[in-house]
Amino acid sequence: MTTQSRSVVIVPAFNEVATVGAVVRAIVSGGLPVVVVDDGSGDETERVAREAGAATLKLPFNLGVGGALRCGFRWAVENGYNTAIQCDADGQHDPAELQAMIGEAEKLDVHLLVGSRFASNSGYRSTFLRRIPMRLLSRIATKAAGTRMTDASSGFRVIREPLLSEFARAYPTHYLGDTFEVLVQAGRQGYRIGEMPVIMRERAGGTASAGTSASMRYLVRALLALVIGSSHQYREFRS
Ligand SMILES: Nc1nc2c(ncn2[C@@H]2O[C@H](COP(=O)(O)OP(=O)(O)OP(=O)(O)O)[C@@H](O)[C@H]2O)c(=O)[nH]1
Ligand SMILES: [Mg+2]
Repeated sequence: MTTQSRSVVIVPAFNEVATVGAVVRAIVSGGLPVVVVDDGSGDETERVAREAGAATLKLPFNLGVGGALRCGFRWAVENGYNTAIQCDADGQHDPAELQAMIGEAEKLDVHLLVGSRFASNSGYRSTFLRRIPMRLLSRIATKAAGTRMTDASSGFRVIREPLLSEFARAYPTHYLGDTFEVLVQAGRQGYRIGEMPVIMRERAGGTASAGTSASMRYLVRALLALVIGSSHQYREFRS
């Protein structure tokens, strides 16, 4: 099983010059190839990542996390990888966990493995306002996945074929689309999904992609999309 797995780490990065070098070095020293997708950064993210040992893709415009990820998924498929692991560039995801996550995805034989902050006492602290919606999302995700999902908005994930090719073809770019909605959609399409506990730290530098009010807006949007019907959501997933 493991002999056939060819894994690459995909790091979406937007103005992460302060942290991306250390993240790439840690991944490379762990023995995994890494591609950094510079999402139209105005800083030296791409150069720093390249000099640290990553393959790099530089997008001419900022597409958002989902757009950068899709670009990375496509690169992974075109370069013959059948397993991709997403890892943030801001230092929140610990590269030391990557090999264990790949191993767990293979052991559980799942197409999507989500690293969860809440599956055990991982030490991650989130604000009260962020915790409530996260629980709600987890419930919906659990139903769609057919197995307990405690952290549906986590971006620390392993994706294996044939889901990887599906993601390379179509992947949403809006907030929560690239985490929660793809999880629900993949579960409903019959892909096997699992999770394992991970450590997640506070960001090491830079700024977050969405503040609390934006998170709330997108949460309502995601829930409405689910309630109104999967047709709207499905079109979006495909486009
Ligand atoms: N903010 C932001 N991040 C992006 C974008 N495109 C790619 N990324 C990268 O996507 C990853 C996740 O973004 P974050 O802003 O850290 O999102 P998050 O981890 O959900 O939010 P925090 O927990 O507050 O850090 C990081 O590695 C970013 O560098 C973008 O357009 N905006
Ligand atoms: Mg982050």
